[in-house]
Amino acid sequence: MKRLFDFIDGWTERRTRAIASSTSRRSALVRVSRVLVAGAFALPVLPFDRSSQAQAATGNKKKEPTATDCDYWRYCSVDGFLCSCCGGSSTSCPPGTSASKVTWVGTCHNPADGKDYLVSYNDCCGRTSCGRCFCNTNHGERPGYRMGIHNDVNWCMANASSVYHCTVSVIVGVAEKD
Ligand code: ABN
Repeated sequence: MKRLFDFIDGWTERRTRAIASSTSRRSALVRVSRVLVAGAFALPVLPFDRSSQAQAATGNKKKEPTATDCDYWRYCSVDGFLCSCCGGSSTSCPPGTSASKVTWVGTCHNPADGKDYLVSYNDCCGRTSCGRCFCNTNHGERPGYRMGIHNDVNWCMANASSVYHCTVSVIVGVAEKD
């Protein structure tokens, strides 16, 4: 009788193990395939950078720089915060500030007409630093041992308030050809 019970025990154990192992393998396979199927649906809607495709579709046109971008042509030699980001514009100081009496003049190339222009970079004075749109393009600038060609200077020094706020870029002439 004992042998019969041992046999039944052994048989039950073997069947249980077989069912358990095949069931867990199957459920693992089901889980993996669920992930694969879900991934196939989810991946195309993830936020990939498609700007290069969009650019190709629009004939590879580059976005034109605007008055709040450092690479706007007339900012070629700025060292400061753009007044166009500070409540003023590229040529006018924000309310509560006044244009510096002394200034740094750079020469910038306008790609629209192919000419070079003299640009006066006046600082706007009388309020604390704007802190927005800092540009440091410095085309044609040289180190401080030659003040006339150095622009890392607070041009508010000659105003009633020498507190620097931002910088405007005013065209003051056309550069002569060599
Ligand atoms: N011309 C802008 C500026 C102001 C303060 C200090 C350095 C540069």
